Parts: sequence; C-alpha cells; structure tokens
Amino acid sequence: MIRTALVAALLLPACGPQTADPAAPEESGPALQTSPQMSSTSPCTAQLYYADTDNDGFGDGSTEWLTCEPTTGWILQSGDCDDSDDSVHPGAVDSPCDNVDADCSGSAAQGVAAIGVTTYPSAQAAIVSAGPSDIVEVCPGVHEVAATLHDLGGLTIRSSSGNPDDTVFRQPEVHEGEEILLVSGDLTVEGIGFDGSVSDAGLVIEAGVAEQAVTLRNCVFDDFYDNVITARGDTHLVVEDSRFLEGSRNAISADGLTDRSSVSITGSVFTDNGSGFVHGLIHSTGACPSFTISDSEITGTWYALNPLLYIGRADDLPFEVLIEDTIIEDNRASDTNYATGLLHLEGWGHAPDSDGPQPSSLTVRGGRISGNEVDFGAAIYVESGSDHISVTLDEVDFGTGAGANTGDDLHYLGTNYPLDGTVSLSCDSAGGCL
Ligand SMILES: [Ca+2]
Ligand SMILES: [Ca+2]
Ligand SMILES: [Ca+2]
Repeated sequence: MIRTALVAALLLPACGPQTADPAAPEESGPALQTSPQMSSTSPCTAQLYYADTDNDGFGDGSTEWLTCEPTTGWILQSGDCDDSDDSVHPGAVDSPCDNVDADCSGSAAQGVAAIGVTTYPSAQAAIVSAGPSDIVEVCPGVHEVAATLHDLGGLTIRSSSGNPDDTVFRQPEVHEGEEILLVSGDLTVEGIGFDGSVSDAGLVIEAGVAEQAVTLRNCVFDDFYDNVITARGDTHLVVEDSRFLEGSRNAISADGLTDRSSVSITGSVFTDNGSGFVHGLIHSTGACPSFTISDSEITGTWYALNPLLYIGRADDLPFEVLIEDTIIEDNRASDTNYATGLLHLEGWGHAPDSDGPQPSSLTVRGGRISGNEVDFGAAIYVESGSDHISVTLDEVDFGTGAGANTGDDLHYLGTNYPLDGTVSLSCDSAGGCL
C-alpha cells in the first residue's frame, strides 16, 4: 500500500534538479524510498533500484528504491539471493558439493559430481558422461572409479576442494579390469588423490594418433604396488606439484612411449617407495626421447633391481634427460647383484648399418644427490657400452663427509668417479670426465 502511494506520487508531471546525493544503501534499507530530487520540478523517469551491497552486479530484491538517478550501491538488476556474498548471484557456478544455492536458482545443486549445471550421483557417472572440453567437478570423498575414455579432446577432471587428500579415486573391489582410468586424448586431472590399496590399479594413458598431453597437477598417488602410471603411444606426460607415496614398483612406466612423446615432472615428491625386487620410479625401455625432472624431491626410497630413473635403449634413437634443482637424498640402491645406481642410463649402441651413434645426454643442473646408499655401481651409472651418452653436471651437490653418498657417485663408461661437494664437470667418450 505504501509502495502504491509513493509510485503514484512519482508519476506527477515534474521532477526537480538534484539537490543532494541520496544516502548510500544500508544493509537493511527501506523497502521503498523516493530520492530527494523527486520533490523538485524538472521532469524525469523514475526507476526501481535495488541495493547491491556485495557489488556482484545483482541487487537484493527486498530492497527497492524508486529514483531518477543512478546512485552508488544501487542497481537496476535484482535477483541476488545473498547480497552479503559476491560468489552468490544468478549465473554463478553452483558447486554440487556445498549445499549452497550459488546461482540463486531456488535450490542448491546437489550431487557427487557435476559437469556445468548438470549434477551426477557419482564421479564415475560424470566421467563416463563427459564430452570433449568438459570440466568434471568432483566433490570430496572416496570415489570408486574404473573408466575407459577415448578421444577426450581436452577433458578436465578436478576436485571441487582442490585438495587431493580429501577427494580420492580408487578402483572398486568388484572391478575386474586393471586401471582406475584408461584414457587417450588430452586430459587434465587436478587435485585428485589416487589410492592403490584396494586393487592396486593405476592410470593407463594411451595417446591417439595425434600427439596428446596428459597433465596431472596437484595429485597424490598412494600405496600402489605396481605401475602407478603406464604411458603409451605419443603422449606428452606432464606431472606437476604431485606426490608419489609408498609405492612398490614403477611410479611411471614409460616403456610404451614413442619417439614423439615426452615425460616432464616438476614440483613433485617421490618418497618412501620401493621394497624388494622392484623397478624404479621412472622406467623406460622404449623410444621416449625426452625426460625432465625439475624442482622435485626423491627421498626415502629403496630399489634393489632397477634404480630411480632407468633408461635403457636397444636402438640408436637419441634421448635427453634433464634433472634440474632436484634433491635425490637418503635413498638406497644397494643390492650387490642388481642395483647399479640411482640414475641408470644405457643405450646399447646403434644398428650396425646406421650412420653412427646418435648423441644422448644426461644433464644434472643444481640440486643435490647426497646421502644415498649405493654399494654397487654408482649414484649416476652410465653403462660401459653406451659411448654415445654424454653427461654434464652443473653445480651439483654430492655432499661431503657423513652427508656424502655411500659408494661412488659417478660411473661413466667403465670408470668410477668419487665426487665431493659441489661439482661441475662434463663427460664424453672422447675425453672421459673432466
Ligand atoms: Ca549483490
Ligand atoms: Ca551476492
Ligand atoms: Ca551448490
């Protein structure tokens, strides 16, 4: 009734010039106000404005102000169902995980996972429903996932919390397959934990015909017995800011990668892995030519068969390994029958009719390789028959005294080199290590 009367008053033929700024909106402003200028004599067209206290572009519909002039804090667009929270407004992304009606649709989207505004009762249901370029958002919890996905075309799977410790994938106990995810195509996984304790199945990543990138960012891989990640085909595998914990065999099996693939690991931690006759953290006997490990840590790991990084090649395709600003410390590679070192490279030469040896290289720049137990071979071990592999060490700390490695630090083409402190040197088959 009050509103009707005031609107009628504002429809009078004349409005006066502004004489004063209206007051800024108050949290519990008047249900309907007229501005001070309405009492003047100039004509104007009055409109209803709404208070937008949180400045998200949508006003509180319970506040109305009929006025001629735009005023700070008052807008024409209403529809905000929470004018104290700028993440809540029409059009906002409504997470299925928080019981908040973020898009002011009248109900809080509820589910376990979502693709856009569509919610799903399980992470599995959302993942198998996803199309190219979709973003699958998964709520916190332990999710049973066993999915085979092809031609992903840029799919993203991520946790709503951004916390891989509270959003975990594991294989269902009834699943008879071998993996949590088998994928081909571009894929990004963010903030997801992978638990190998149930059936010890990890991720299998297969590329399609074109070069694809699979990025695993801020993920945790815990308690796997066998390969955590098996990469095949032309995949570019990128691991960022992730942790590999308490695994037994390969963290990354790169055996099936081709000469159009690469492996890049940055900002990641490998710790407390390995027990018994097992392979290394990264194992490659295939054609993958490029491995980069940077700003990472490899600690507390024991390997009795193959070491932390094993690259063995039976062809003449070159490879490059770059290890930069990475700490390799307090690991064991001490079985006298098998373990030959932590970084073990071999390339058994080239085909007899080839044009000659192709150069391969190991570059270690910065970082630390110290306090490791290496009773057989050396911390860095380049096989005697691999005379086309060069080694460059650039300011690498091998420790001193009690902090040094147990055993030799470098074996290059039949010669062992004990190193002490921070070292720079380069090795090639012509001159040895200088
Ligand atoms: Ca608002
Ligand atoms: Ca709001
Ligand atoms: Ca919600």
